[in-house]
Amino acid sequence: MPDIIHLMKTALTIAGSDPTCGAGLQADIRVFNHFGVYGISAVSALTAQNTYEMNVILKIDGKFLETQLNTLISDIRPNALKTGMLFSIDIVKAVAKIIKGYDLENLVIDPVTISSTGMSMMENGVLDALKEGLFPLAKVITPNIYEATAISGISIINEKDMEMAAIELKKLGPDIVIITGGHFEGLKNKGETLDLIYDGEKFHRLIGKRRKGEYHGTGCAFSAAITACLAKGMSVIDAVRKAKEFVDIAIKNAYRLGKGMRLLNV
Ligand code: PXL
Repeated sequence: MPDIIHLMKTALTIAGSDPTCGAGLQADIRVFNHFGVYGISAVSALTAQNTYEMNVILKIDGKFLETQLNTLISDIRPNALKTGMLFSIDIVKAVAKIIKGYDLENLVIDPVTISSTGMSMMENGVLDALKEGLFPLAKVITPNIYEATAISGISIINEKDMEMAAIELKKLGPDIVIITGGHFEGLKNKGETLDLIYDGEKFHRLIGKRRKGEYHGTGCAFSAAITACLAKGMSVIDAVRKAKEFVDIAIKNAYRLGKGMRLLNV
């Protein structure tokens, strides 16, 4: 057998553990796998949750995260990486140090602030640490409407607000801002969703189909799909289109395995 391992692209997720595997690092790995990219991971927090409640979040020490990442990346250098739940300032600092230290490229930040079941997923001050320490290193950031509001300070009621928020977020340093509109009320009566992409010059609007029901981990799946596509060498715009298509199908075919939200079929 020829050794083909070197042809395999790799993507790293730095994220929290979700035992349902619908969100967090387990979901990310499933998505990387779907795209034929080898997923590697470093855990940034542990959670006890199911499809309807987040029970407990257990912190991971920043130094230990740094050790996980140093040990891993000194051996396997990822072609792209994403961050999910970064619970504490120490965790954000450790991630920034590693990305700078190894000069890692293709960073996708999903600035996870609250869980789909409503629990805060970051301590006080983490949003500022993210803005200052990590956003300047990002290729793409993928906040939803609530996260974009929390970060930009602009409350998003209509499309113009979404554009203004994207402009503010772009000033924080990422190459590209994508505000995901799954929760956006603006197009609800049309049965559509809007994701807004801003590259500093132009806005791109991605219209999708709104599906009824509650789904767990859509943001994780979307940002993981973008990360996998970047690892494969795609442009951001192509990666985002592909990710959108992928999440839409995963939502359409979602499983109802527990008593709460549906889990994506990736
Ligand atoms: O969907 C955001 C998210 C990210 N990471 C973990 C989660 C969740 C949502 O519940 O549990 C670990």
